[in-house]
Amino acid sequence: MRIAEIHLYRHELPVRGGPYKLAQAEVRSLSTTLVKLVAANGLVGWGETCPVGPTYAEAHAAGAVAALTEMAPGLLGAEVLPVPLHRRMDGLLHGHHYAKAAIDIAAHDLLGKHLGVSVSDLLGGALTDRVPAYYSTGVGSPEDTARLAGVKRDQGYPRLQVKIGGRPVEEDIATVRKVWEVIRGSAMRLAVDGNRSLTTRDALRLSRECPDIPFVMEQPCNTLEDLRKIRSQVSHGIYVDENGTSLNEVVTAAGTGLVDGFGMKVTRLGGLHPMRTFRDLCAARNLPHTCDDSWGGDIIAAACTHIGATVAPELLEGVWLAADHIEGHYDPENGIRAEGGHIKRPQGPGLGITPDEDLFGAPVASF
Ligand code: 0XW
Ligand code: MG
Repeated sequence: MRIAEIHLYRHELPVRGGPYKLAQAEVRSLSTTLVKLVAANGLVGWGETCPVGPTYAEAHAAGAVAALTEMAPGLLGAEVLPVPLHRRMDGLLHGHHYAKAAIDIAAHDLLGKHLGVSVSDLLGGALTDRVPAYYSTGVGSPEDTARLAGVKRDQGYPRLQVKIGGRPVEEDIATVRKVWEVIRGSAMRLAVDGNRSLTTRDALRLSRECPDIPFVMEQPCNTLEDLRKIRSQVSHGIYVDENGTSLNEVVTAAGTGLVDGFGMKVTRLGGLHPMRTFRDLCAARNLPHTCDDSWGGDIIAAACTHIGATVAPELLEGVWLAADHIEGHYDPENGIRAEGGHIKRPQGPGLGITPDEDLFGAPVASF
């Protein structure tokens, strides 16, 4: 099955209930990029990539469209199979994983529909139909964050990620302590995410002033070198997120004992094909990880849920959905949502969702 047409769309996803605050950014609306692949046999597959603003990662919305536009003419006629497709994309453009991921996801959707199997089957097979989600607070005051933690605990989320950074570390420490007062004694696991913003000095303080709280520190500092510096001085587990920019970084971080787990984004690695390798590398090293993305609608959410369903349950930290922060769904019937802190694995061939194309308007480019 070969690619006959490629259509690119842009779509705005406003943040529900005000800005989502990260250490280095406050986002109000995210521009997502959608890819529709049409095969020569008429089947259609959908992909998506949505950076959470231009400062979270080395990715931005206009960059996704530009990279896809650069590659698209060279992808017409390509075989819809992950290995030759990635080789072809790498021969057309170096890097830009987050753009390639949209093609990769669309190809998995298309291939699943062609073979009559779900994307989780393509990825090796689901181990569950009920995938655990986790909730991520924005950076907030100790009181507001603790209140939200209580709500999410009561809704059944097995894990909470508290965002910190971009302010005095004393406030971060107070927030973590207040959240712990609320969730202590529940089964809810806790991650504290600095999104690269802490100095090693402040990361050490956070760990030393909370020795009694069993959180993992997710990407507290900016670089792998910073993490290496604090590694032997903290008693908390360290997870890499933003620094896991490719399988190469993952192998280095996991292979040198630098990390206890990962917050992993499907698009940052280049899509579901590399994500599958990542899953297996983590399994080989017994390292837990998330399966999520920086932002996006039902297409990204379905991709994350399918790969999440194939991860050994004891190693899956959870799947994060932007759906908690955005209005509506691309697929009004089978849109991906968390209920009781868990996500139902979409059924049916491919991604198992059918976006309402009218939402996206006219393509910004067609090939
Ligand atoms: C919580 N997330 C998955 C969503 C935000 O975009 C940031 C991200 C993270 O863990 O860094
Ligand atoms: Mg993170």
